[in-house]
Amino acid sequence: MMKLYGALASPYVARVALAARYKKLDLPIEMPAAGLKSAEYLAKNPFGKMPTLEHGGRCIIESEVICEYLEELYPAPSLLPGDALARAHVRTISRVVDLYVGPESSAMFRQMNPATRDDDAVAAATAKLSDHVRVLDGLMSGGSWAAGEFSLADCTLLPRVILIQKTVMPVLGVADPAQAGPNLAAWWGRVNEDPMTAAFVPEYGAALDAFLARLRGG
Ligand SMILES: N[C@@H](CCC(=O)N[C@@H](CS)C(=O)NCC(=O)O)C(=O)O
Repeated sequence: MMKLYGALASPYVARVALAARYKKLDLPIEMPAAGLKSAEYLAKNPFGKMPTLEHGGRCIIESEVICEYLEELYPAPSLLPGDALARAHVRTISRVVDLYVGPESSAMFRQMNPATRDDDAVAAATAKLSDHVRVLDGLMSGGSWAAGEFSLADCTLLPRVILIQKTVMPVLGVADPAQAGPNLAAWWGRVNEDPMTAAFVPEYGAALDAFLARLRGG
């Protein structure tokens, strides 16, 4: 029996949820009962972050590692191509999202509150985010999914794009990442045509809306 600790509103949890859905795995998602920083959960994930995958009494942390673990355990349908170079391409897109696009969008997320906003920090993060998204577009395959067939790269990219669209884009006026270049635009078209990803977009959006409403409610 596998269980994923976290909440779907987290792009890291959503990435694993999407990978599991593609593989038609039954993967229940639940918040740790005593909270992310409880001793009980810290024993599972010493960073107190989500997600954590619990499987057979063992815990695996870090969304990318969890996705790769699921891929190894359940290789069909595959989220990684057979060719080593193509696999490197998928992992490159995922890492660019995790290490460049994600941190800048998180930096901007911390500037959402007008009462504590630092306009210089917003300007710097906006410029960096737009540079990183342009680089990402150039790295994408142009075959409408991020790196060839639907892959772990799409699982990483999709929640991040929706998160930007629903948070810092309307509040801080950053450009829509899904329209930042021809490859991203083609990808976004594919996302909204494919039945699984098209269904995921409003589902993840609703999870984010609920999270944002809770934040506003204090
Ligand atoms: N590198 C981690 C990032 C996980 C992460 O930052 N999760 C956030 C939610 S989006 C979290 O749990 N934050 C709670 C906290 O830091 O207290 C991964 O890929 O799993």
